[in-house]
Amino acid sequence: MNFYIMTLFPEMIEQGAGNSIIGRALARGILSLEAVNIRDYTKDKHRKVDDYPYGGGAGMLMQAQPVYDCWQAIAEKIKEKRGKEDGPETRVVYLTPQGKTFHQEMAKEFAKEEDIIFLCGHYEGIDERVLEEIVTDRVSIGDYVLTGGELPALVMVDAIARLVPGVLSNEESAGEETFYNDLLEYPQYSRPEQWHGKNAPEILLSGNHKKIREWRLEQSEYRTKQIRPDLYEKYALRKKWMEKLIKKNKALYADMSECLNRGQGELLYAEEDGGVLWDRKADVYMLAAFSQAAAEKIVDQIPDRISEGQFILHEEWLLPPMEKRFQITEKMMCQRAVYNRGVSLPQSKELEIRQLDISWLSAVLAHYHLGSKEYVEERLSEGAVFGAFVEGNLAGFMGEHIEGSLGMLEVFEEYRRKGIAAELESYMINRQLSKGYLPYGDVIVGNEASLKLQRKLGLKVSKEIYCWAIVSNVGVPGE
Ligand code: 6GU
Repeated sequence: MNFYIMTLFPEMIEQGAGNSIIGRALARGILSLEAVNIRDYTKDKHRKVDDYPYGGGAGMLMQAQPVYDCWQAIAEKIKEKRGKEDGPETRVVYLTPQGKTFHQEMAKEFAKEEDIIFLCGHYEGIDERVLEEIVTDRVSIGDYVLTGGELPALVMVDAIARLVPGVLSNEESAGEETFYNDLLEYPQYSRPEQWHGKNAPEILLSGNHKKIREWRLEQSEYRTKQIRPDLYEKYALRKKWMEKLIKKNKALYADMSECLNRGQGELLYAEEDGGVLWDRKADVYMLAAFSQAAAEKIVDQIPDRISEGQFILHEEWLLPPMEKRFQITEKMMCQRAVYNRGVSLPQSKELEIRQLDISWLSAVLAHYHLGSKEYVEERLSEGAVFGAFVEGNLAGFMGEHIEGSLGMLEVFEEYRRKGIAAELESYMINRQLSKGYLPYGDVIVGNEASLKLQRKLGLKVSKEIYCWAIVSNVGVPGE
């Protein structure tokens, strides 16, 4: 990822980003960072870049011309680097207390960009006309006023860069985002055991990992409740609701509880009568109405601006109000399979199973027809698809869908009836277990072969039937 920072103080940026983890990633070429001096682009013979604001008022304003020319030079450079492929317009982030407050979700969004330009203001601001022309995002780092945008730009670079693959080592990696991420970290202790007469908590020296996990969670909950009641409230709501779902029907609602567990869900509504969960990663709405009387109200919780999308309707009575509100393009009736046992499944050593990269796109597309090319492409580049190889040849594959279910299982004709599907699924289940997930999948009603496989591997299949509904204004995805 490449950062370009437009500033009047390039040394400040260079010094701020040259060290530690970000410095290491820059040295290794995983990141690049260029601090570009706006002053180098002024056409003023005294190298002046500011002037008095029209209408009066305190301080000086950065003028449009040098800012614009500086941006143009960077944009030109990016275009040249990209060559013919004319990518999307590079985002230009203006650091200003008048922006949206920066947060982790925003960092994740920006981390997907290949290039990003930051514009650091100074003095009392920048002439609005140039901002209108070049800025795509206005961002603040909090409710306080700083003298310039350099420190905020460094804050953002740091938060974004650590999300870029390869910047953190395995050891430094934050690991999978979980349900518990709304909680503050628990306290930590290192040697010596006793310091200033204080002992490190005994439980941490016990070697009992289950007990240690429980203790840490307790500490996190306690701290969060004390220090960040706003976060705690969110956490407690999620936890309570998740427990309720699991108690009601662990299999049927596994998609919802896992979406929360894996930290990709936002509860838009969670009450006694049902709930609506938005999977922000997959952009899927998951609806549960615990009674027929609640169905209409639950559908009403889908935000008004939504005119298309994918929906999982967990009860049949959700269909009539959904059909009243949307023109449903496609319905897929499913049964839920969950692997409740928690223990890894045995694997044969003979079959080679490994992650498929994007070079397998056409091989996968030749056999998988339930998703679009873009979808399969995205799954492959996320590293979510695994292939089984027989004598070096791809014999079949299986993957994890964006919302987290296992699926995309295909074994090629000539390799069938050899137990390859069971091996692939065992592999995927074990992989999910090792991440602390509850493995589950959607079985399309009537798919007897899949049902047989699920039961053979010890998955529980729900008798309840739920509906995947697709509402599309342009047609069915994948067709
Ligand atoms: Cl982005 N700029 C300035 N000058 N002050 C700030 C800020 C940005 N974010 C918080 N305070």
